[in-house]
Amino acid sequence: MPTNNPYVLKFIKEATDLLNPDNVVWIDGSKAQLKSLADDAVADGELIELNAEKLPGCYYYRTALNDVARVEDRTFICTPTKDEAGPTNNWLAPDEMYARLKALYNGAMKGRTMYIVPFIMGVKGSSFSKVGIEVTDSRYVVLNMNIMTRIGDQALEQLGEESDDFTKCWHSVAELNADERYITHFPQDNTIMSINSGYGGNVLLGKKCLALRIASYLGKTEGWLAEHMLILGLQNPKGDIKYIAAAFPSACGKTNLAMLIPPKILQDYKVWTVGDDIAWIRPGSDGRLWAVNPENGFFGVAPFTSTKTNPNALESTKRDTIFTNVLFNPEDNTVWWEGADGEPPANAIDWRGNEWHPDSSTPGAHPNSRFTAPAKNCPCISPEFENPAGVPLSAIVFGGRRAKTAPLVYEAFDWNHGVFIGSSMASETTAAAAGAVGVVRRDPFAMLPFCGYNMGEYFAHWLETGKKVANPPKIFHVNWFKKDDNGKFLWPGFGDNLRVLNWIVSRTNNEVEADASAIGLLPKADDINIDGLDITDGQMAELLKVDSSLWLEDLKGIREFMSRFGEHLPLEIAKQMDELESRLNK
Ligand code: GTP
Ligand code: SPV
Ligand code: MN
Repeated sequence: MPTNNPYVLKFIKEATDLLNPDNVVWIDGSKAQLKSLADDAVADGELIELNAEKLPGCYYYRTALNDVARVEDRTFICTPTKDEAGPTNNWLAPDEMYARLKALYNGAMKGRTMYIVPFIMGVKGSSFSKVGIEVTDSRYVVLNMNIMTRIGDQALEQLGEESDDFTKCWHSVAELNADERYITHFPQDNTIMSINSGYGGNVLLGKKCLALRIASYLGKTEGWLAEHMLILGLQNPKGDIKYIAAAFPSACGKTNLAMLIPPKILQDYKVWTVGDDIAWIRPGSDGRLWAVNPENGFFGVAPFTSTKTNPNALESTKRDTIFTNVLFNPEDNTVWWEGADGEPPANAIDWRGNEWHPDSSTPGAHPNSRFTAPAKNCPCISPEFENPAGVPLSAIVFGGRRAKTAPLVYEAFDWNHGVFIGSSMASETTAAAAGAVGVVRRDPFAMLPFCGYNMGEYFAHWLETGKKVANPPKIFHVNWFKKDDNGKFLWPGFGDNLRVLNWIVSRTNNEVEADASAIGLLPKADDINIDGLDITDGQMAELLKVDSSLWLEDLKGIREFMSRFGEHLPLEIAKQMDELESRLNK
């Protein structure tokens, strides 16, 4: 037993009694232990070890066919009352859900080994950090948690022998039965229970389950924010660095923006990656907001990651990486995906495990196939990545996939207007969650699937946070995905997004003026540098256009969405809707 902490031992006894595993293994986090675990998984055919020269320390994994993305309809927030979970979460009374889950967990690990994975979200010793302990019967989970978090004895040391301040994380792949799959959260009990999945966000419980759903609840009670945001440092040619956090829904460009490489014409700028998916944000004593990335790796979308789109992400995957549901090339034990560098392999095995050839009619890699790569592999990882105090934010950016309504970029009039912009975000759905792709839905703060309490109260918490800081970051909204009438993207995106980030930073420095519009402050035509881009003035005008009739239509959707919160909707949000409407009608 590596700890005498009575709360930990009680949790482990409870888990062992219910799950009834044949063996129990504490994960200490040592290289030797993890290597032997990976070797066992390879011997059992659970993992494939990849080419030791081209991809040293890398493994290939395929999930069950029915288990390839987060399952929002099977995800629950089990607060004492339904009202506390709010209208955007699935809810069941805690007693009822515990009873249901305990029946499913009963004996689920018979004949298997239970691994105990203590982990820290954040760096050891930081006041931002939180400890979790995950029990799991999946070696894939253990190996991924080792990349995504800081696991083993260091987490037990951080917790100490007397504290009960840790999240109890239950996971079993059980029978991988999709009909009995549950991703459940009990915020008041600091407990997560996941069963019948072996995929990413459903089972790496430090990530969306702890670092967003449980942490957002903790943030509300403790006075901080847990957000679905990347964090980057933008360095100008003089060497000054400004930090920006940005919330985009799943598969809408966070990893890409966080690792941006400047276009040739702006080569004297540099982007440093602090995080690509999650930010924990606290008011600092200096009146600014400070942010850390609680993760230790990237669980990134593989398709269309290439030397052209995101060389830094690609470089991060060259060693010690686990690839999930991509295409496997048995000829040289490497992997490939749609949009990767080079030609597709002639004779390969697709994510389903079937033979695949370049003329096959189905994709070789699942659209939500992913890599799990250590943050320290990233060539542009920020020197502040492990700073326990985090980085000070100059700007917060919201964004999503909107073919029409939203312009390339605009700025909020003030903090409260910015909170309204975040609360009324919308985006087309992607393959990151099971269900239809390309349907526009409201996704406030990119947190719709990740908020662990009533989202109306969450909006209120954001409004309150603004009052607590004397120098809050400025708030912006971007849209890289605006399309012309032929359905083509108007904006080149990727590295060229730096041109928009530069405008954002120049606004936070009060270096340029902006034009007031009904929806917010727009850039003046010449203040976004488009030198070297194949964009006409007409296209730029289209990118920055605000079409009042489209916005009035959108506002109807916003009102309908907000009405679901009833008395939990802050008055300020209602006021913002009225003000937007009257500005649009002017
Ligand atoms: P999650 O890990 O699911 O939270 O996703 P993410 O927000 O990190 O998205 P990611 O950066 O992995 O990008 C998802 C998809 O969007 C990829 O297919 C990218 O190629 C595409 N993408 C990213 N940035 C841009 C952009 O600026 N323009 C266009 N057109 N596509 C982009
Ligand atoms: C997302 O869907 O936003 C992800 C991947 O980052 S997962 O970990 O599966 O949630
Ligand atoms: Mn994400």
